[in-house]
Amino acid sequence: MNGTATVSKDPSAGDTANTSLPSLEAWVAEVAALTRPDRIHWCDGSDAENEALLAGMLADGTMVKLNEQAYPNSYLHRSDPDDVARVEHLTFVCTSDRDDAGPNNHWMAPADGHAKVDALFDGCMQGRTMYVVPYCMGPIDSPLSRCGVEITDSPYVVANMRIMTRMGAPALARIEREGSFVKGLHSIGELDPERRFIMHFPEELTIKSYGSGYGGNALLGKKCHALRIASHQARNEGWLAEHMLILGITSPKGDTHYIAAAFPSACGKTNLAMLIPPEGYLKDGWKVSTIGDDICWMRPGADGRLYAINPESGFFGVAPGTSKKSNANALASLQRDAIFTNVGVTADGQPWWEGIDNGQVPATDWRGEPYDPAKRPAAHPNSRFTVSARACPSYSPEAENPAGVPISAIVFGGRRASLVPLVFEARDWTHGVLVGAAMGSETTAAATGAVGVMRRDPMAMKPFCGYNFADYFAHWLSFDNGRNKLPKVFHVNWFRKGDDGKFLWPGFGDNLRVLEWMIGRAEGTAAAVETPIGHLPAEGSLALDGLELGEEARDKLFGFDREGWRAEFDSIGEYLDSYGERMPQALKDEQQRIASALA
Ligand code: TSX
Ligand code: MN
Repeated sequence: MNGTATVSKDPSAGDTANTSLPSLEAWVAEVAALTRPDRIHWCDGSDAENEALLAGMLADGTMVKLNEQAYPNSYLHRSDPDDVARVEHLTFVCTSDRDDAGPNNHWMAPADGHAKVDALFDGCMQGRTMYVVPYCMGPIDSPLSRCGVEITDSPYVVANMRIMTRMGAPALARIEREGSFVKGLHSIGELDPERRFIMHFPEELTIKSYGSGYGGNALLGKKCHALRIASHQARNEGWLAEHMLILGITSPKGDTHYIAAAFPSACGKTNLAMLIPPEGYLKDGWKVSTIGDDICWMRPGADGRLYAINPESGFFGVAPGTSKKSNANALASLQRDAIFTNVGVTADGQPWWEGIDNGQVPATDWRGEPYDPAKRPAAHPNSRFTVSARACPSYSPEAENPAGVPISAIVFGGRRASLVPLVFEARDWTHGVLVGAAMGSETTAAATGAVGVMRRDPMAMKPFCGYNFADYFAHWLSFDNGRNKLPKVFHVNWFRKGDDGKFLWPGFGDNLRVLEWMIGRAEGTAAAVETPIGHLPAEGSLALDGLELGEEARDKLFGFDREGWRAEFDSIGEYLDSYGERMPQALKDEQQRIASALA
């Protein structure tokens, strides 16, 4: 990297200083002494730096240039075939007290965790360049934002961090001003699944990740920092770090409501964040804007409402299934300046994946071999695009507002073929926390075990909460303090099926009908009927004009099955009990109240 606008230092000369912050300088020196890189490169985030990195990756095959005419300035990366997803069984939360990590995390004592990975980091960067990547999660001038520094030996990680975070000189300036930052150490190591660990030390605001170059294992700003470490920080500081999209809805009246929504994987979170209204709604003047598609940090403002920022600045989205039909905004976002990981390629060098539905055909699969549908899909099911949020046609300028956006509704959702109606509203905040704690999806892919089995994934945080879920629910409950003006809480299910096994709700753009009802509830204009599980839309209160829903669809989407819910609440009770004594009594009482009402 010598000769670029940025500075490289020769660690053998003991010359690692490139910051006015002694704690950062000392940590970089300490890491260099452990990992022994040939070169240290402090990233400034400049175009020149990015171009030099890309040139290097093209030269060594880390990146492949895609068709410049069809996809200007876009690149394909093929990961190691054994390194294609986050690895939950190798992800640890290292707290001094085991119970602080909770049954929802794998735990190791901090000293053991450090010893385990430091042995792997010992000398691992010999012959390589160590990149020091200062980044800011959230708008650079927002009091809600938090900074970190990732040290990595992967230029692919640097290129992705540049899109996914505010990376470089402005972030370093803020870190030097504030004096504190999350420390993230990453090496791809040997990419050996047997020598792979994603370690979190929340009490030290430290992450150590070894042996993977993929996604959330390696782009440490995302799941490791913005969710696991930040959730711990948020609990101490009185805010929430959540696995939620944020979208804005502007009604024909002209006012905008913001909604934050949590879904388990494979529910179409990115599609919802970039929703395109149905024709009739567009004509009437409705508008949907995107603030974020994955992570939401929120805290009460002076007026007691929750204000949210998207800590990220890009989308690391699942490619398969992304089409003009399912998500035209995402497809438009990735027409240029994109990084693709593990997708297929057409004969003329265009990215391709299952469900892209653009009339083209793949020539090469994600492993770089000739495409053979009998062998494997062209794109890996977890293949990704990385693009700047600013490239999205629905991206809202409010995403850059340092004050954040006020949240009118929090939505929890899941994939439930039976029982759960299209939408219901929690009676109050405590009930809403229970709805979030009990949410989950029925499994879809046969590869993950039995299909149709209910897996609880509280607030979609099961793999991402950096502390004990029982304490997390208590933290959520604490926001109802008599001063805050909290948003309404809803549960949705786009995936209810009829007796014929077909989806009953059209989903996608038509989900705006459900969001419109939520806004009506927040404004006090939409009617509802009370049931033990919460408020259901009153007949005629949720707009269904232009849809052809049969009697079975209406019954199942808007009805309430007392028998079925009685069994569900028994199961929810058992789930809460599995967290033992630490589970807040208020949540157990809420479950009991509803179970009694169902009896
Ligand atoms: O993303 C989805 N959303 C949210 C969109 C804003 N998907 C895709 C899920 C996989 C990631 C959906 N799939 C949604 C949905 O609302 N609903 C469904 C189920 C469904 C699938 C196909 C149809 C309808 C519903 N097709 C027709 O009705 C023609
Ligand atoms: Mn996610």
